[in-house]
Amino acid sequence: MQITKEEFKKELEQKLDSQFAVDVEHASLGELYSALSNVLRDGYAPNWRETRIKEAHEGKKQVYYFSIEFLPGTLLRSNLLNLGWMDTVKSALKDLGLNLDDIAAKEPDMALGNGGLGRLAAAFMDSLASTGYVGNGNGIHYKYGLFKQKFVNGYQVELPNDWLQKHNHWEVMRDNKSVLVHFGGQVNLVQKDNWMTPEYNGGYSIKAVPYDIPVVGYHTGIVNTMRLWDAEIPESEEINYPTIDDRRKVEDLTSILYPDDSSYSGRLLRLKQEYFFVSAGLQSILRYYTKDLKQNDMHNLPKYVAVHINDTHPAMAVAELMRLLVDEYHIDWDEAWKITVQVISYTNHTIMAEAMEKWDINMMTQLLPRIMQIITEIDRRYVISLTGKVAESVINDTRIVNNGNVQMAHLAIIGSHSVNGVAPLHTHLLETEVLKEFYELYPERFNNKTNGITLRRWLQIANPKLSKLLDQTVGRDWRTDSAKMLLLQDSYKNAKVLKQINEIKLENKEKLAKFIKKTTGITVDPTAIFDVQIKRLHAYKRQTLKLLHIIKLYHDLKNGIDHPKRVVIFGAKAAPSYTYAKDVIKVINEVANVINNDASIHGKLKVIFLENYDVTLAEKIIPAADISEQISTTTKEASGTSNMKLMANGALTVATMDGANVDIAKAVGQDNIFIFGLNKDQVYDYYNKHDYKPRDMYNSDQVMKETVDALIDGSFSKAANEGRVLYDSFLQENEEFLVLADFESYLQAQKKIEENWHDQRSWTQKALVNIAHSEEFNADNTVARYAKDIWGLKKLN
Ligand code: 7GP
Repeated sequence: MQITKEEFKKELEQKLDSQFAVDVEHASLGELYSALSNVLRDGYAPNWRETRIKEAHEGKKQVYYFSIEFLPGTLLRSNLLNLGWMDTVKSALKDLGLNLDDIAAKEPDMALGNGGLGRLAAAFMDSLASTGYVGNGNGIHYKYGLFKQKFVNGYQVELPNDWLQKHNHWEVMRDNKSVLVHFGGQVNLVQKDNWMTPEYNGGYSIKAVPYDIPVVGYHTGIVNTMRLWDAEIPESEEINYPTIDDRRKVEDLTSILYPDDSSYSGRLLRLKQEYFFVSAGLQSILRYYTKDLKQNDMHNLPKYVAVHINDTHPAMAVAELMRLLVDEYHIDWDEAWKITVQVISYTNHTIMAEAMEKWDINMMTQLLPRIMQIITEIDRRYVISLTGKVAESVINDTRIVNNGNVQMAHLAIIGSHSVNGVAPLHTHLLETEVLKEFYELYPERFNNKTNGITLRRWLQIANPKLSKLLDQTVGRDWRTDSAKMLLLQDSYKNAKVLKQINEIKLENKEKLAKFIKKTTGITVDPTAIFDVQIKRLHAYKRQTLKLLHIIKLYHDLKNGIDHPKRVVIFGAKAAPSYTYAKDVIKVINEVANVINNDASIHGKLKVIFLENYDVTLAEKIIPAADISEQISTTTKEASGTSNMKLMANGALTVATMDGANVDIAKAVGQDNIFIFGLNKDQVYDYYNKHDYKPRDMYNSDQVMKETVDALIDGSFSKAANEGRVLYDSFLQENEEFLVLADFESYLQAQKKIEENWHDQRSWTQKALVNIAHSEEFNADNTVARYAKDIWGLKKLN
């Protein structure tokens, strides 16, 4: 539905009047946000309804993306953009003396995820709707999103992120679509009507209530649904929960998002959360299949339904689908297994060992007795199917139940027809190292699907000026057909275009500088190099290596060795229980304090650690970046996606040959990226030979020694203890992240960056090449590959 300016103004006035009894002139920004989002709802509601009718009518296969995390950020501007209302609304608001950005800033960031995995899930939702596929999200309606990060005396402090407090204007609660999820008790199998039927004794049910969030496609008229489940007490059981405290215990199930992206302690609540959204999701899928699509043959399920499990958190979908098929629909085990494997597919997002989920058998038996029985049976049959065919050690290494644990990755792989990694190097490592034995058993299941990003958000929303420049140089078509961005290369020698790219970057940097001033009180020079590292704080991502570079620059400046002006900008949350990561934050903050307040270096170096990195903050930082830091220990970063967002905005990448950096390097060519560090073979050599001796390096390299020593010699006295922790970690024999091994090579790369910075024309040309080639990482293309190779989807007519 399109809208004219005048129509929009009228609608907005009406909403303000009916919701708040105010007129435009007297409305607060919060009221304007609420009214504006309601006008938008009216705009897409018909499409949402029609999409559902069309889905049922055409009966095309649908994918359900099961993810314990979704990180959509804010939705006002992306809904405006995707609905095709952006320009009209911006200009109408201007007529009224209002600014869209001010109003949009009132929307809480929907941070129902930790990092890359959650953001990818949200990107896929947008891309499915924007390219014409029916794709549904299935997740948890957390009351509290990822914690709000504050710094107090340089330390990270975590505050609750009460994003729902002001109401989520987009969601619709659909009580009539609720389902019950059962926990606890005991299960006996009894013969009934010729069928082994489970009889449940005890335990309790929780009502799963869906909150549907619309996913508006970009100019497609399609509005898909992201369904997030909330926990309630079933009306029939209210009597068992007489006090508010009793109730809270149940409802706490969906209270908090686990603030950890690659390691966490096995907590019962987490296990409950996993089963809760998996069971609710599958039950609602089968209800739709039988009731709405009126299908009665479960054997046809794979023709209509694909269930994708985003990492192992939803891996219980394998057992739960078996339970539903066998227990509820009375399908023979073998048949049910075939159906399950055809329906389910799995993506792995990390090779970090501590992220490999396993659950204690006793815990699982107590909480989910029937699921544990089913998993045991899947495991038993798996072992039988391989006995005598492969070495016993292979069976032991790959079976689902071993050493008292359920191995979730094994369940996911054995129960899926497709297992994919998220960048070629990552997939290769899965095949040859991490999941080698599985790859030998099921080579046909393994495939790569390189990650992508929502270019629309990172260009059209976050960087409207650069988007306009693209319109002028390559034509507006790039907005729907990102391959057209490659045409920007025709302007490689066009002085006018290069000048415009520079001007836009400078404007974006000025804007960020203002934000930095406002939030930290620190003045930064917008003409300096803006050097950006934004991602979760993790040892393997090596914010520490950046820190060492900062210290080295500082020493140089103190010693009269000149460098171009630089502002280093960090954004990163540390998992609350990850003390090393929190120590890194403290040290960076104290190093920043010393440097930012040292008049003797004349403001040549500034270090800014912005609080509370989230999608909203990313939208401010990314358009203003000159340098994109992608400096993980090679082999450890599965893909990375901030690398893609930053290149799209014309930042030049300094990177190890890790994750998707490899693909970025290939796309832009060696001249347009700064590569350094150990390659994967060198890294594995160290790991296999156990002969990494950082202390020898330190003792034989004066610069390295001075730099590292600064952590313990009193230079940054307010972080003496934490500095010592970092110091010790770097020098530890066989230190896993090989920080010092890459130090020298990183300095060389940074030196090259400085040399290049002096030649602004060639710098901007490199930026131009990066912008052009970012089209390769459009999530629309990624999703198209999933749709074709894994899910077997067809677009809606
Ligand atoms: C991340 C990976 O670290 C990152 O390299 C990748 O780009 C992203 O997934 C999307 O594929 N992994 C996680 O966020 C994560 O939580 C633990 O992994 C399960």
